[in-house]
Amino acid sequence: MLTRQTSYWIFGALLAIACNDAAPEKTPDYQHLEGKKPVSEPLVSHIYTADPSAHVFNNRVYIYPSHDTATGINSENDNGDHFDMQDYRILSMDSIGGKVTEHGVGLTLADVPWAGRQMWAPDAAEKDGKYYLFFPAKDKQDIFRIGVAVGDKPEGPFTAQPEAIKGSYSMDPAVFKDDDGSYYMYFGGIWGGQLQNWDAQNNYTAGDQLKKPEEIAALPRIAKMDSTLLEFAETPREVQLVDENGNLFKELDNNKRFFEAAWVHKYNGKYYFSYSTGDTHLICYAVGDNPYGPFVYKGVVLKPVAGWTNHHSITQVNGKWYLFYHDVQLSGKTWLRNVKVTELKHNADGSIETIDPYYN
Ligand code: FUB
Repeated sequence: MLTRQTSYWIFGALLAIACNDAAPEKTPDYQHLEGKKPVSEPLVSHIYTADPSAHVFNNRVYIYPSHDTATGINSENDNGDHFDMQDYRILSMDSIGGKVTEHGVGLTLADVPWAGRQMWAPDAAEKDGKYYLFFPAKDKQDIFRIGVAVGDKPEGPFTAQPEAIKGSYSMDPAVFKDDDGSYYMYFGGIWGGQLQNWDAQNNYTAGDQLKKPEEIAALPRIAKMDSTLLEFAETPREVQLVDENGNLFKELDNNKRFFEAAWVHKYNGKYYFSYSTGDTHLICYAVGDNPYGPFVYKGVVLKPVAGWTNHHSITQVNGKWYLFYHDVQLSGKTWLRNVKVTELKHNADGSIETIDPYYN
């Protein structure tokens, strides 16, 4: 298996060749932008933000991002130690393109009794006038769990439950509300996200459990939420992500297999499961007929962005669909990202028009 660092450098080198770009002076993360212009600008520049999960609550757009900070861990490793976030800060705007408000600290690591470090990509949901922030963090044993914090306003402040969700593990929770009022959490991510340490029956095995190239790739997980939204209503199960012949992807299919950043949106009665391929830096999507899948791979939503990670959400605002995503335009550093938004189009046949985040 290529390490993150190695695959990054190969990827960067290929891009450099493709762009006919000689020895870069800037950090390699920034090469992707050389000679190109971004299709959108950072939504805020006074703080670093990433992994944007966007929702419309009370006719306002709320974005739940990770809050990237310079923590002294300034080199990348496959464990993701350079993503050492300490709190969440919610953003909002009355419309796409409108003024962005940053609401201050919504939840901090010190106020989560069970958490030890690394507040990674969150999501949020509303139910009966309460707002629920779902977030991953490593517990005191350094195992990723997923917690819930509750607030009276979309922007918080949020109060964390004393314990993580029972039976939760790994990271990148995305909570989808279906039309019948059911809520489902999708979660999981390999490498630093630890999904490879959990089997299909939700048993944990420590140590390096990464899949070999010929093995079936790790699958994302789903669990229906109970009526309180504080716990799972069922044992998590695997989400089948398959090719057009119904076959699961192998680990070597790393331009299509799941890595992290699950998200689900519903369009014309179909369930669209989108996700990051991690070490190949794509946001891909697959379509299914119900929340549990199977989801059949359809294509690429977003080409690679500047920076190692690619993480998004897809949300409808005032009748149009938008892709919220991030890159490293402001910092040039993979662990100091900035969130962005651009329009996303569904074609007449239901496919999604691939977005290139940069143009010449
Ligand atoms: O922000 C930390 C991690 O990086 C997220 O949880 C992943 O999805 C990746 O974006």
